[in-house]
Amino acid sequence: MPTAMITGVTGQDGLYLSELLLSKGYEVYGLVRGQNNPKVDIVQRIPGLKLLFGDLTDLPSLLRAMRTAQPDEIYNLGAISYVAYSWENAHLTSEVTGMGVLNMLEATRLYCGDDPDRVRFYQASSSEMFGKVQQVPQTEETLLWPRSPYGVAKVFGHYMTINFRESYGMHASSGILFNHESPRRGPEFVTRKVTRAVARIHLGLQETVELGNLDARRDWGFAGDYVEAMWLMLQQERADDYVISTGETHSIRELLDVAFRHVGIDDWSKYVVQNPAFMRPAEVDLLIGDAAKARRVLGWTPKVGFEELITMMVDADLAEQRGPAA
Ligand code: NDP
Ligand code: GDR
Repeated sequence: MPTAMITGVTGQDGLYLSELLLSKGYEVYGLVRGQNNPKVDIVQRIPGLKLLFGDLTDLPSLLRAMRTAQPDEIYNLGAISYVAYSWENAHLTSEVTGMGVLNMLEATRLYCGDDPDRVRFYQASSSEMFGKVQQVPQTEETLLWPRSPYGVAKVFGHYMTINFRESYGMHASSGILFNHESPRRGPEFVTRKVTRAVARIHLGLQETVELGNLDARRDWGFAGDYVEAMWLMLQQERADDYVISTGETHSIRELLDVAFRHVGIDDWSKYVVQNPAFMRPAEVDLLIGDAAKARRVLGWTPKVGFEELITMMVDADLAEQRGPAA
């Protein structure tokens, strides 16, 4: 039975990935951090998932966790992942989302000793690295031009992963994942902010929702599909980098169209207030990925489309807002 270790297990992707690996018969260790972290209660309820303490900024804790877990596969999903927040705490974001990757790679190298084949490593890279539009659609070869401290930190982690592969022969792969969402998405991200607000407006619990830039376009997929791609990358004989995306792009306005239409509202204009506080100092205007390489080499394709994803999220938020008695 293979063993996996996941950082960021309390996040959206960590939850889906741990369930996927447990369903495949893996022994799964998840790294948790902090004192009184309420998200740890959620992962504690996943049957079979074992938890270890570790923080990406604390290399000895990572090495200790690896020595306990003895993983064959390591998935580095931990990060400060909220782009808008990264301008407020650029230093901390660089420490966790950037230097944290180096800490993981160094700990993995120490754990592997003389045998770089002892473990396979996955780095959660991001389409946010593409930033300012250079090429449409974006591929593994597109020039990186990050537009946020988060994006810059991810570029550091991405190149460091490639560098460890090239320098030490590590089986280290980097997944350049485009936005992926689900009912488990954090409420600060725009899809979940909208689907939660739409559910609450429909139920009379809220009157409006305040948003920033409605014209940005994203390539949104379903997180459950995307964690499959992470696993597939580590099953390949050769480590490599892959774009994971749907190949479709939609604006925030189109997101609003689908979400509000699902509760019978065709004109959402009176429910949406634009608030400059949610505009970013520098924006990523257009993301659309070309996942041809992942299709060809990994045999990966996304299953859930945009409308299905957003309506699934609205339905989940309606159920959550109605509460257990409904
Ligand atoms: P989330 O924000 O939901 O989860 C982030 C995870 O990182 C949480 O488990 C959090 O733990 C953990 N974390 C934060 N700081 C530290 C730290 N100092 N040490 C250890 N763990 C820490 O992110 P997602 O699940 O959405 O994304 C997973 C990864 O994929 C992230 O690296 C993200 O940047 C990247 N990514 C995400 C995309 C998306 O669309 N979802 C697209 C492309 C890349 P805690 O509970 O303790 O806060
Ligand atoms: P993103 O996701 O920055 O792409 O990063 P987010 O959902 O935060 O923003 C997407 C787009 O929506 C616009 N927007 C708003 N965003 C938020 N959060 N809140 C608002 O009120 C709002 N109004 C408009 C934003 O300006 C932006 O253009 C996500 C994260 O998961 C990263 O960790 C990951 O790497 C990338 O996706 C790929």
